[in-house]
Amino acid sequence: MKNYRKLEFEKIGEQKRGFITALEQNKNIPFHIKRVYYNYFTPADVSRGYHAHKRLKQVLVCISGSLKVKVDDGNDVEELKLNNPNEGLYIGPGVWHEMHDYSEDVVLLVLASDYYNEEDYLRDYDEFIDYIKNDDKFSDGYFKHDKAIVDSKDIGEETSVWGFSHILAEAKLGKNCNVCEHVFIENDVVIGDNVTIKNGVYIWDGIRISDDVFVGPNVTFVNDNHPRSKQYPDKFEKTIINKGSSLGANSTILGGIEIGKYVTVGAGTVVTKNVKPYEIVVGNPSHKIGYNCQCGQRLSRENQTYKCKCGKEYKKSEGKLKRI
Ligand code: T46
Repeated sequence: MKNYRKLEFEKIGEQKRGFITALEQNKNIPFHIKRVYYNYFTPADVSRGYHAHKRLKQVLVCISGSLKVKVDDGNDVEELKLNNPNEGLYIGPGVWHEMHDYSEDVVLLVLASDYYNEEDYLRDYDEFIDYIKNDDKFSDGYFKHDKAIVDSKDIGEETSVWGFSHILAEAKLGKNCNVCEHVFIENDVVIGDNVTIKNGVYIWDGIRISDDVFVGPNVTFVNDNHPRSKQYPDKFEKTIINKGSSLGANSTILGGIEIGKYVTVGAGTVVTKNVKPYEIVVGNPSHKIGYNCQCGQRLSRENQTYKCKCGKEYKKSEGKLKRI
């Protein structure tokens, strides 16, 4: 699978007033943005680039003028023209790239997944070829550490699986997830996009995790609430963690629980019953101490409205918080 591709962004507005294009991390930009840089006043006869990155993910947007980018993943070489501010070029790790034919008015904006680090560059072509050919890190479009075991073929692009983690054959993982060291994922597991699974987490059969969920270090899932050695239930409990929720470090989620969207489970909490959207729960057994926003900050109540410093507002309807 190619680890580069063109992206098309929404063009908001109309000709008579001009346009706006918004770039948002983990939405139309497929990673968390740590750095933005831009390149300008480049003479037409200059070529730049001539390197690949080991880990960095980038999106190149030519916000003025035009240039050509030659991309080479060690198998295929393509030349792509960038001349449209509502178009980007995603370049993932292990893609050699060269930039040529800059127009006089060119401004190349680059969004990057990490801070500048010269050690991430492969600036010698032979070294680049050795790097990508000598192991299978990039062969399936996601990053697999040398010491990870990934039996599943259903792993989304730009996901990273770090060392000493094991993902069984039937498990499904979405795009842009981060599976840290020492994670075990069983077969009947479905995980969405942009999910972070910190170190030391075991995800058993029956567990469903939606997009944008954060699973803190040493979170414990349970899929059999009445375990006996060598006795297997007909079916394991189904546990559902909905979009945008965060499970604090060392929390325990009992089997068959549904955690609503954008919930925060405090560190060390033992979740014994379902949790409604936006609730913050703590303690053993878990109990609600308030509500939080989609952005993760605590909401304050003014009459019937729950407000966040970020500007979002919520109201209760049928016992559940809803965004207004
Ligand atoms: C890439 C393409 C698209 C910094 O100090 N900080 C930075 O954030 C960057 C990007 C560069 N630098 C320094 C490193 C060099 O001494 O700026 C100098 C020029 O960098 P370079 O020759 O790598 O520039 P390009 O245009 O060949 O490549 C740049 C990015 O470096 C590279 O990551 O993918 O744009």
